[in-house]
Amino acid sequence: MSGLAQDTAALLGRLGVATSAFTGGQRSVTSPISGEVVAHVHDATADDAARAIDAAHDAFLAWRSVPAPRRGELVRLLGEELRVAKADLGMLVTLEAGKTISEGLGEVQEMIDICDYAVGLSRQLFGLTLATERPDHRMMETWQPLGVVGVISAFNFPVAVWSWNAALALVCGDSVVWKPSEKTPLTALAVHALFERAAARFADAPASLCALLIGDRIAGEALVAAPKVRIVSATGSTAMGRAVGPILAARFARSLLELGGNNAAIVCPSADLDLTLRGVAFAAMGTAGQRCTTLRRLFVHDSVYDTLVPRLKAAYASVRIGDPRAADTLVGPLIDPASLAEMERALSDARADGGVVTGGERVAGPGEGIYVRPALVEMSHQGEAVRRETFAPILYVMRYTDLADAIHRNNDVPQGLSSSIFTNDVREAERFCCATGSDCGIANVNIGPSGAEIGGAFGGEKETGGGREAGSDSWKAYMRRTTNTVNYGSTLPLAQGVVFEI
Ligand code: UN1
Repeated sequence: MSGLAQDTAALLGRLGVATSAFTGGQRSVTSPISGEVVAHVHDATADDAARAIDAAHDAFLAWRSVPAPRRGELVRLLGEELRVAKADLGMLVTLEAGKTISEGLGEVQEMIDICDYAVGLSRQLFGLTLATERPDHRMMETWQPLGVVGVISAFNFPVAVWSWNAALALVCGDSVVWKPSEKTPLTALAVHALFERAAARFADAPASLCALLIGDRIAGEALVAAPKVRIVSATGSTAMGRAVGPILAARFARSLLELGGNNAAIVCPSADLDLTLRGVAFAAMGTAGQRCTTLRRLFVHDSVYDTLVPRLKAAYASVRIGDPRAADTLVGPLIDPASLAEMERALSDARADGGVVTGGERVAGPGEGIYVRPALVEMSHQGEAVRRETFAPILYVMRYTDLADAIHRNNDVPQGLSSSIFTNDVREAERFCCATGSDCGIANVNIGPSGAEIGGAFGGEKETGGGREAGSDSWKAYMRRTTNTVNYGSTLPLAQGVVFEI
């Protein structure tokens, strides 16, 4: 067993995962740090998926009757388990997804944050009282548990995405079946074990309240097709969303889609360039460019271009790339060889379209890990390569002179997740955030487009899929709204003055 495999096994053991769950299976799990195989997991079959969904549905039938604040108590216990396990789970995220230590820990912190949020929410699942046109009547809406929630998550946030969905779904009275990325089953096994620990400390948690389906498409397809699954929250590529969305629509199930992003930032003449430099560097190079919210397009005003862009290039040239376990590493590996191929294709297309590329070359790292210097590509215009999302650290930089034109170009891509503006001019900031400004689900001022907190609703428009998870009123997606009209009088007035005397 390699050192990395030993470390992985030790972490999984401490996190409560049985050895049989990550040894002897047919699916090998590779760490992007070195390309080494670190475990072998067992794939769920279509039958396993069907059984898990049936069991989760039975769990839902019991769980929906547990009072919501009591359901919140289970999520509070989950948050406690996550606090205790934060260092180990964060390190497992680093080993399996290649995130830096700080980002691995940050991801677990995001899970803890959403648990805290959901606990508070468990006492606030309130509806409205509405004006009724009829005397001696009351009209109100109540929010009821929905059913089994399917979660399909991606490799880049291998554990946080589950928690944004599951913490809310659980307080809403739903059960959860999770199909993690086939690239990151180990962190999912660990989270599942932590959930089971929390559930064991909670008297009325039904069995199979949270199920886990390790595997490839078969498990995902079963989840999407099963009539008992009332909503599927899917994070991944637009291509995946195009496959999943129509199947859910055909059976009138809900979908919550978090798909591609092609996020831009605009740097205005009045921008604080020191702050901008840091904001752009983190958003574009952080997580090795593998966040949905990664900054991919930068529009710099002509008057500051020649000041900012050389500084940015210097940051790109000096950023510390390498083993994500090293304390000073800022950019870890790409997830796999396919990701490198996509990056190389995008850079070659950009060059063919007149782009001038700085960086983008491979950098030495442990074993067969794929390490690249983030690429900064100066473009005169927004061509096809710029308009598509490449899930790698490539930042396309373009000049602008007129803010309206920059906002137009911000919006002139198929995706609509996140965006930001760097300016000290309140009019420009408000222009960016107003109805004719950025068309994205997230529009920030003086911070980059990535690194959102859980308190806000997270998601985007157009090819990003339109879903919203985490904060604000995202919880409503996991509940069924009932409108109740209650007559406390002794006559039966009909709405709209309709007469029907028998
Ligand atoms: C994703 O990349 O799938 O805003 C989600 C952020 C994180 C979430 C990213 N909180 O960058």
